[in-house]
Amino acid sequence: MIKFYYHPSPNPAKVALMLEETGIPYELVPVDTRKGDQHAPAFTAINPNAKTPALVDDDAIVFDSNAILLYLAEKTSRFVPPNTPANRAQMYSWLMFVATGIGPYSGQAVHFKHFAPAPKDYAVNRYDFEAWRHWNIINARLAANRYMLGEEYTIVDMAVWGWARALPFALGADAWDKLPHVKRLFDEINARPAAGRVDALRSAHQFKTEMDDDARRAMFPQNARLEA
Ligand SMILES: N[C@@H](CCC(=O)N[C@@H](CS)C(=O)NCC(=O)O)C(=O)O
Repeated sequence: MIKFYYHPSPNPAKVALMLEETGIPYELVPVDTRKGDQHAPAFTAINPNAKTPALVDDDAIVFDSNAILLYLAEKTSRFVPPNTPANRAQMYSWLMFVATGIGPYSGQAVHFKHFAPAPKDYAVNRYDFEAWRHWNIINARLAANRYMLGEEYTIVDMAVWGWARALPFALGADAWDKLPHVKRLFDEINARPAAGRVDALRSAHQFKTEMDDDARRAMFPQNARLEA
């Protein structure tokens, strides 16, 4: 059975949604990143990048959320558009846009706004600006299309949904007012039974919620260089 290495955060959420949408049986393996589980040798043997999510399917090991979405889409032939060059070109473009833009800039916006020590004005301004710029591009895309790739719900919408869950935290309380088309897709996906099952995963394990010194050491190992 598939082993799904999970933490209740944006990147694993996308994969959880795809697993729940397809109904593939899987075993959830909690990786408590605030306790440092991501650095355990047993986990870095699966994902050398020491981050969630990762997935083991028999002899197939796959890490990085968007790679996992593609892997599961290929495995099931579901939630991808019909296989034409034009469709595939759009799917890869938007999936990589989420992977290299939405995820990293939203993640760094969260980091600098909520967790970085001062002085941080330059970094907050840079990542807030870039996160908004990327989300505005998604919002414009969804103003013209029901879903990211047109008329069909696909893995690209799932990838967007994973990070949309963190939007008010990443961008601020006005995020939903300023991104109404993202909100429309977010609400639609939230209403799907699979999304409800993903929400229930949060309580499948007692994940650590405090961002104390131990959690900061596990998640922000770069800080050790400042203390040295
Ligand atoms: N590019 C990776 C990023 C994975 C990532 O940043 N995961 C976060 C959760 S959303 C994590 O595990 N953080 C723990 C850490 O940074 O130590 C992906 O898309 O899967």
